[in-house]
Amino acid sequence: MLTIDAVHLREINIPLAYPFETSFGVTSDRRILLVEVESDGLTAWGECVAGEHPYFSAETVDTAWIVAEAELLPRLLEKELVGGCSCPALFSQVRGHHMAKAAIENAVWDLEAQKKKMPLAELLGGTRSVIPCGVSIGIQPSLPALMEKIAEELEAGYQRIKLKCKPGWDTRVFEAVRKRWPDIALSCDANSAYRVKDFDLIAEWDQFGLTMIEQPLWYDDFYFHSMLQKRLDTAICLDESIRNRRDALAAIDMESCRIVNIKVGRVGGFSEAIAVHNAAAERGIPVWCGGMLETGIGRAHNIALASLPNFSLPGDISASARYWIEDIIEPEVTVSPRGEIEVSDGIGSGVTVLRDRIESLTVRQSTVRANAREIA
Ligand code: OSB
Ligand code: MG
Repeated sequence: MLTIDAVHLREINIPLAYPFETSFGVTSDRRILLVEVESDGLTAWGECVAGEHPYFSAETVDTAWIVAEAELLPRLLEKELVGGCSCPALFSQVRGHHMAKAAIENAVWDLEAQKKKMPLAELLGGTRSVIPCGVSIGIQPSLPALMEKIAEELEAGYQRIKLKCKPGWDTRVFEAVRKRWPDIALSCDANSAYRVKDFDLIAEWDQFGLTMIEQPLWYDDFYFHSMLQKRLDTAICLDESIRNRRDALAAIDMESCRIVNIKVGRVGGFSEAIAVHNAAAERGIPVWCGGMLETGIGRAHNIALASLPNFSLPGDISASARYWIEDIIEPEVTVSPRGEIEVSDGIGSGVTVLRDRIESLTVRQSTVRANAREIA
């Protein structure tokens, strides 16, 4: 059994090494909520992937902070836990707020792995010792700038290139990239930038042999994606639309997608991420691990998750140096010339959190202690 003594919430501010542009906006500086759980002399960290603005999902750093502090942490601190798997039931009265829940649940899984003196990947059910890696390349100021970025990432060994796209940064871009690199694994991610009037345009992309088209339509849609998928040879992959296992089953069974992106924050934590993974595996649908511009803490958790067997496609998990001048963990995440990241066989997530560096980036913090349980 685990008893949590205290949880520290912190917000750090950290600039990205390179600005990242999607169809919903540009991110240059990140505000990130970190969670640190303390139990019996051990500490474990979780990272909340909510953005600065409610543009990818309804959550933000500020909503996650409030919900964690006022709702989730009191529930967590009230009870003894079996482990990370205890969290969904504790949090179930709170609707939504998946990213806030995941940050806490994932820290508890990390703690459980430490307590059991085993690698987090193994505790989650991971079977891979290395994971295949791809990169997500933001919308660039110009086509030559994009071509240069792709050349660099291929040179570094990445196994798949994903291009962020939006109306006006799509067909012409795919055409130019395919002309120069006819055979690379290439995909695109629209983050919901297209509508039914664009179906003809999207159908033209079949000629580019993309591995998938990610979330072309509304962030909360299955039906119109299913209409679109019928018209395409290319697989649709859903990201934003998949909030849990039931969504994955609905999307797969109504043929809204043929591939599923799993982001542990989006589905509310490792328990649900594993459930989505298993549901897709049972139906023969491959999954891959998405990214949310994480620091090393979230990145290490993504790597552990992506070691599960049905993560058969390269994920958006790439080297720390693509995001940060200096990461907040050691060793930083690096990618081999074959485009793979090694899954740590150390205890817990296998990385050391750089507390001094985090301290220097911290702009606010708050501690919630287990008073209620001690009195009871
Ligand atoms: O849709 O996958 C997405 C970043 C922020 C918000 C949404 C997305 C992304 C990425 C980045 O594609 C992937 C990464 O972390 O490299
Ligand atoms: Mg996406």
